[in-house]
Amino acid sequence: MHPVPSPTAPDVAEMCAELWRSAAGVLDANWTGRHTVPSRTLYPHQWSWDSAFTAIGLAYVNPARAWRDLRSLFEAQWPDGRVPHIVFDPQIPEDAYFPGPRFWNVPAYNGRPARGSTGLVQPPMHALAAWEVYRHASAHGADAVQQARVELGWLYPRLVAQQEFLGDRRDAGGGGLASIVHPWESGLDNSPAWDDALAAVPADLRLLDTYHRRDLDVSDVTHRPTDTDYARYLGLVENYRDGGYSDTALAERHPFVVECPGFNAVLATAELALAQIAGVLGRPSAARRHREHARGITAAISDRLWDPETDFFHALDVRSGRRTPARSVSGLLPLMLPDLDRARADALAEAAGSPRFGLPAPSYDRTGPAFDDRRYWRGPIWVNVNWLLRRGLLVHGRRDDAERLRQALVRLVHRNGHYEYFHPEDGGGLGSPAFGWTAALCLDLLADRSAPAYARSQGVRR
Ligand code: 2M8
Repeated sequence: MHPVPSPTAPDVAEMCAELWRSAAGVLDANWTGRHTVPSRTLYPHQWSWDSAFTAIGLAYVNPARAWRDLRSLFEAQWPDGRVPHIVFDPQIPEDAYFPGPRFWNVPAYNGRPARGSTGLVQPPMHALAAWEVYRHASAHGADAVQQARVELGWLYPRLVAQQEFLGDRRDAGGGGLASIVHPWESGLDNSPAWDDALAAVPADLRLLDTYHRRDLDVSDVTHRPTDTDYARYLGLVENYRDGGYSDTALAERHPFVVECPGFNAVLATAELALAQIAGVLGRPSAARRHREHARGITAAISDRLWDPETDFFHALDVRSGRRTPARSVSGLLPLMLPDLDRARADALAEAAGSPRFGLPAPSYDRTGPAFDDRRYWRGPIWVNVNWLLRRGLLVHGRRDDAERLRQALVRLVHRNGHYEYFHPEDGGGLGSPAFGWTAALCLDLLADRSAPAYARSQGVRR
């Protein structure tokens, strides 16, 4: 286990109380009055999957704000159902984040000015977040339960539209999975899982003469993506933007079209959360449909992304038809799916505990050729993917491993602070301090040891 020794019992209570206070403090400090930002310095707008993780933590300390965050994001949903990966705050200057609203130049939608958002998406974590906020509402009294039902009713059709956009328009490979059109859509932006597919994308370094990389002003250059990768990222945005953010004939028109196991595992998990939400809203046949969709996505992940030689899930490049050899932490995330067969679930749990990963899991195989212990998503430990992994361990009845992971994450953050990510050997904090989802998920890790309702019980895994 990484990375710190276990404290004695009285220290544990004190440690938990300290961590709780500091986590709630980070969420307060990152609240703008309209939404929560991931980081005051590096990410001054609203990010999509960050808002979902934030809501999961706010469920304990301020559910009204959790709902406000989710509403703020979904108020920016496009008419085609896509939920943008960044919603820009009009009160923040253009040059505070790059690429900013001017670069994205999105069409006007939902009555918003054209500067409203990006045209990319991120993993659809929001149905699960909404379910978690609802599930904890009763701890805050009858009014909170009443509000939670109203919010679920408002969100449900919007969450369904988000799933339909991803399941229909983004099924570029035709095999029942959603494709991502940019590494940023995975949330694991700079992962070695994208290296092969990205190599085919032209890197026009002149773009970086025209634009200023704001991220390098506020973070260590050795932690961030290289200029070559950044030029490719910008080129991909330009191509998608200049095609009107259209998803027609993606595999022919766009140079990066990839099926990511983590993204699709979240997509299927969202269907399971929607089934639970539909149940609360009194729509049993919709609930059944969501469960069927989840089963279908799980089967497609297994058929298309599993490599029997490596016993692992790998991203698939839809254009070349090749799976990447890289083992990213996203390949472990289908463990969240209760319909995953036992052999694959066992193989993933074994990989998670093996020298390639180890818990908390680094973002990429420790023994892999591209492993980098500092650079963004190429090795460091992130709390959000480990939170998802813990959920997967619980879903497959591996309660002891899940509990060890929970304790290790709590100690990691208590010792080092609410950083964006952590060194995979010594646990030192990297990236932005006072980072939103690290704080939010600590609240959940401290408060909730229950398994999802559909989890398999220990010892009776099929
Ligand atoms: C990182 O991504 C943004 C671009 O979206 C960036 O590098 O500027 C990723 O870690 C992503 O997963 C996260 O949502 C975002 C904000 O925390 O930062």
